[in-house]
Amino acid sequence: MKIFLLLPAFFVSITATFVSYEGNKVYQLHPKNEAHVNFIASYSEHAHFDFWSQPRILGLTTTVMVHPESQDQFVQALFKEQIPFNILIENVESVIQAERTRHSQLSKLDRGRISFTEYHRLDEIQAYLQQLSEDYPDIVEFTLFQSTYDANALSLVKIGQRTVDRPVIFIECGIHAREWIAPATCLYIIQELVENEDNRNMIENVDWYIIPVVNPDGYEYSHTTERLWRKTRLPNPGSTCVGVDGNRNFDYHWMEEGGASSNPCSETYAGVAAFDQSETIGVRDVASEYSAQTRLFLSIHSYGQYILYPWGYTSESPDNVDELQELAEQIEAAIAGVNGTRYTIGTTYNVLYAASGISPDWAKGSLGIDLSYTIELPGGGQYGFDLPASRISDVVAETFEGIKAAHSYIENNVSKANK
Ligand SMILES: *[C@@H]1O[C@H](CO)[C@@H](O)[C@H](O)[C@H]1NC(C)=O
Ligand SMILES: CC(=O)N[C@H]1CO[C@H](CO)[C@@H](O)[C@@H]1O
Ligand SMILES: [Zn+2]
Repeated sequence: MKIFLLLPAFFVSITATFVSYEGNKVYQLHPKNEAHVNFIASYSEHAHFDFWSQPRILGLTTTVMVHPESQDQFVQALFKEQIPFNILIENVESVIQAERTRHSQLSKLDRGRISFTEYHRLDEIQAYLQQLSEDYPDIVEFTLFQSTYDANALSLVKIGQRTVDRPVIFIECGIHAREWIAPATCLYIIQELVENEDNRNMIENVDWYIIPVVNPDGYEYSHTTERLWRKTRLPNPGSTCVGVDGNRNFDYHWMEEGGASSNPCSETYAGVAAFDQSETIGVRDVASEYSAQTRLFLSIHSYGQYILYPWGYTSESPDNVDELQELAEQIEAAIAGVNGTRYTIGTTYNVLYAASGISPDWAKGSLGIDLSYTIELPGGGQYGFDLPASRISDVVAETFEGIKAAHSYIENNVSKANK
């Protein structure tokens, strides 16, 4: 058809360069004992294995995408080790293509608007935030404050009265590019705080500082080229592998053994030095500037339904473990109250795995923000890495109930903020 010849060249080349996941299968594993967990963990750094959810607690399932060349060997090993499993996704590429097709058929929203029935591109997100700050100048401030390798920028949204003496809730979403539900959740929180009059009480006594897309380069790249991209997009000197795991790049027990990788090709590559990526520098600068006021630090990820608190680098519990646990339980109960979605609560190290240089460890350990958490949102189940777009609105809405519970807790402890 002639019309296709009229498409601009960049459109053709972008669509033609999607990385394919043809033949990749996703397995759900049900380890029954410590030996099973350790056996599964032995694949962690293998290039053909991409772990989507890897709890160490028995009774929870592990989800891993496996390259076609390693599937036979892997399945044989699972039988030999007697680790029960099932196939969650027969062919990852079909799932991704189905979502891509559905997305391409959607009608475009007006500029400056967003919805929760699709995942938005960076320019749509930033146009919405810009519009919001123009529509609600008294309560919203929007800035682009940190440029990145691919010439994108980090957005900072400040909501509330934005004065120096108020407690702050700090939220960062999307440091891992492929976890699209994370930026969607930050956007929903922003929309509810600003556009929903019923939530005015939530900004009366507390300010909200939110970075909705911490890894804009990776986020765009996961839309245009490689759906399951996780890291930043800065080339690594001396390596053909690109990018750093932003959530191993924070300067608190950075690059400690077992909790991050020094291999530039690993998905958990920590970088050459702590804070050597624009993205983590951005989070560091904002979080540090307001650390004295910040009562709660949230890092939003997917997936697995976990509410995790420090530490990631050690199995030891933090000094205020009781309070961390109590607030996590309040958040969990509020989310579960909507539609029964249950989260597992505990320290990152004890629920998942050793992870060093992660942002909540740094927020607590270096900045002294005592209530610091990772929230791993629900995942795609049989649909793929992230939720299908049709499930976004349910998940962001139930998660917001957890955010309300967190807000109540912080507000009721407001006297503690008088520093
Ligand atoms: C509630 O959970 C059920 C079962 O998991 C699901 O099918 C339904 O879509 C959910 N509804 C909402 C509003 O989240
Ligand atoms: C009302 C409320 O949530 N208060 C909490 C304030 O913080 C202390 C710990 O320092 C909690 O024990 C309270 O429950
Ligand atoms: Zn993540």
